[in-house]
Amino acid sequence: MPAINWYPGHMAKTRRMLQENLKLIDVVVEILDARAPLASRNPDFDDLFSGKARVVLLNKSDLADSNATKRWISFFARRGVEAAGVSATGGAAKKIAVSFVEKAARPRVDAMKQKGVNKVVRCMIVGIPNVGKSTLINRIAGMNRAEVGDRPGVTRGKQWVKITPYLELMDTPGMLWPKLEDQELAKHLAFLGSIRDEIMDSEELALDLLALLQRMVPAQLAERYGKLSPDTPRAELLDAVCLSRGFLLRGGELDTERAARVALDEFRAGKLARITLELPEAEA
Ligand SMILES: Nc1nc2c(ncn2[C@@H]2O[C@H](COP(=O)(O)OP(=O)(O)OP(=O)(O)O)[C@@H](O)[C@H]2O)c(=O)[nH]1
Ligand SMILES: [Mg+2]
Repeated sequence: MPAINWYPGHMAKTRRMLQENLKLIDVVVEILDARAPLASRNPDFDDLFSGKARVVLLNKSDLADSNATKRWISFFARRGVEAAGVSATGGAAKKIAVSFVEKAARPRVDAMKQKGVNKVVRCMIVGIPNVGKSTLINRIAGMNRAEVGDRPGVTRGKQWVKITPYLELMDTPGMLWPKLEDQELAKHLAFLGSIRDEIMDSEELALDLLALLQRMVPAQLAERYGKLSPDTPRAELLDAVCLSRGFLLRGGELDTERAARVALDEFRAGKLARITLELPEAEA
């Protein structure tokens, strides 16, 4: 597959916008995808947000392996970063997110209180495309304030959402970084749907995904796509999906394009298994 490298102009614009708004911000909440915390971490953010109070939320943890999520949380803790697993589409996310933000903002809030001021906490929600930033904001607001969608690039500009008189959240467009140096990690982002499918060959991408799942969760894969076995060669994986689902074109040809789309969609929706694609490196 050709190298995945996608950094449209509007992302450079987003970076400038984040930078310009930083002076207003008390806490930066970085949303990662719990299924790929390494790939979904923007290496640029350390620079961009240095000196700010920061917390990490591993979102979509309902789709990730819960043991792996625990390991990631301690990985971040060892690096002095407070992290928690959440599911923005589920009930508990609001409580967890708000308590993390309050804790991170407490030193500034207390300092202002000493001066007799009730500080409004302003919090920026950042992350790569499609990790659930806007969904989390809606969950915290208790209503649909921000637009969400099951594709990357839904949020186009900043949007402030007032939660209480003392808490305001800023939604931001998803941001990738200029160079996806590690192609293995870039592929994980593509599997998750954080890179626009239009710029990739979806059949190649789906073959890569199916081959990976064949190694990671052979039994679940075979159960979902009956004609696919742990020994199916890579080149025949999409054919096996077609045969399992009866995806045939007129004339009896296999509709591998449809199989590719279905395999990617079903993985992204968590229909195969709870899978985490990356684990923290072995502890020293
Ligand atoms: N299963 C599951 N799906 C989620 C979760 N959070 C968000 N989603 C889904 O993920 C998709 C993307 O959500 P958005 O909130 O639009 O993501 P975003 O980070 O704002 O994306 P951009 O604005 O494009 O950068 C939507 O289809 C959501 O329903 C979660 O915790 N679990
Ligand atoms: Mg959004």
